Amino acid sequence: MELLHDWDSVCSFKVRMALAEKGLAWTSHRVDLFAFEHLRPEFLALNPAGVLPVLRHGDVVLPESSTINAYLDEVFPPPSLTPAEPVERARMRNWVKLQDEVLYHAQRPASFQLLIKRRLGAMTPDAMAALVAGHPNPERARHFVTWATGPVDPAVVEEARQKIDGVLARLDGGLVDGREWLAGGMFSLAECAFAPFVDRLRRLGFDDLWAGRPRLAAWMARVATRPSYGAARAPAAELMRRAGVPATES
Ligand SMILES: N[C@@H](CCC(=O)N[C@@H](CS)C(=O)NCC(=O)O)C(=O)O
Repeated sequence: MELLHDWDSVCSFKVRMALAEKGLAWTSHRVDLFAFEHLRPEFLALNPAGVLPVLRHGDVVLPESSTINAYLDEVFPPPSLTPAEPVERARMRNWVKLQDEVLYHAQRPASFQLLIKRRLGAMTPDAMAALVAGHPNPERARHFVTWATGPVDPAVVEEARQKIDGVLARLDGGLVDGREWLAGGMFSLAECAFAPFVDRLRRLGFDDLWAGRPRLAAWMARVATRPSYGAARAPAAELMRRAGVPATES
């Protein structure tokens, strides 16, 4: 099994988390996002959307992190990451949907402003536009031009924080009745989906968003102490860093 991924990519982390939870062996095929390798024809032939990750399993070539995780859980033996109870399964799927459809997009501008810009910000908008001209998704191409170049825009960061806060309020509200995990009684694909954001939101310096939510903070700590989290997280040398954050603290 081969995973085409990049290290400091939340969507890639999500799949590495499921692989680690299930104890599956995999081969790493790094596609360097900062070198725009995801826009090369050989990668676009595998995923015309031009985004990571992609799983290769025999003849199967599968994009989309949530679909990949569901596939891994269905194809490979226990431990299962999907609850047996229909209600818990449904809940798990709705959490994964929230991560995919809302949280991923909410954090994107903040990641661009505070992390990605540190790596690409020296580029002029024109140079960037030329680099991403072949992006299959014009909106994403625009994000590279407007969010990854120039000075940090505090208004963009603040808008992202507000949206992230809304998702965190929902997560906190889901951890009621002493529930340890989002679906109910067991760690599931819902935690795999959110684990990368435990890491990312900490590194964005948004800790105040869960400081007043002890239930949520405790759940985040439970997720972050899983051995799978340590295995799935990018090695320190591959982490994007915010200004002023020493290498040892990311
Ligand atoms: N819904 C997709 C989103 C994939 C995605 O956006 N991947 C990011 C990395 S986390 C990417 O490849 N970005 C490159 C780009 O936007 O050009 C999934 O969950 O797999």
